[in-house]
Amino acid sequence: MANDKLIARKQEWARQGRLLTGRGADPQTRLPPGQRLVHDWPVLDLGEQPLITPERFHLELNGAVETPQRMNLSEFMALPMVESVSDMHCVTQWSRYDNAWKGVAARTLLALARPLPEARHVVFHAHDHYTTNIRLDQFDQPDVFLVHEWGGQPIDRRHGGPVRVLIPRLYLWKSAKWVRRIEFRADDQPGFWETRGYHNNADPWDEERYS
Ligand SMILES: Nc1nc2c(c(=O)[nH]1)N[C@H]1C(S)=C(S)[C@@H](COP(=O)(O)O)O[C@H]1N2
Ligand SMILES: [Mo]
Repeated sequence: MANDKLIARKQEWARQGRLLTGRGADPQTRLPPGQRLVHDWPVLDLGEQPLITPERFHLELNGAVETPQRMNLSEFMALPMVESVSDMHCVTQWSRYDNAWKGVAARTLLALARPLPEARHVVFHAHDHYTTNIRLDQFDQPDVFLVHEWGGQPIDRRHGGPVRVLIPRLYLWKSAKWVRRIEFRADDQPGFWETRGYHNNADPWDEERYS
């Protein structure tokens, strides 16, 4: 189940401020400070990779919304699909350029669920009990998607398939794999890594690695 050694090591990194360069960077710079480029796609999670069959898949949008949603995989796949290319930046230092994604835009989901005026925060809940939080304004961006294809292929189980979150301008721990519920909230609720020393905002260009 949970990879306790990995969790302990990453908490230790947060305590030590490991990998911090202290260099700020212009968001126009493609490689954020302290990152290095990789060409493969590493797998990182808590050690449990749930098997989400098409039958088991469902997605809920609820909390502070006007019209809560619950959809199965065919309902999700029937939503408007868009393609996008973006970079990924993981806090463990790797970045990968030019990932071709296909999925449903966050803004399409927002138009369906219609967050109430008091909604300011979003929590992603995943099938492995992982959670992570962002602000609603970070979710409400044109490059944020719930993706189901990478490089023209279905996203595999290790990377969070059939459907995962993708928020390319934040460190990748904000992009929940195996997402099952998107909760809209008036108040913030720090997630798994955010309560273990990792930054609440997670902007790679400001090196917001640790809190
Ligand atoms: N459900 C879930 N999502 C998760 C995680 C996790 O443990 N469980 N790990 C996060 C972290 S720390 C990273 S770096 C990325 C890694 O995604 P990848 O394995 O596809 O590279 O997933 C994020 N999303
Ligand atoms: Mo990570």
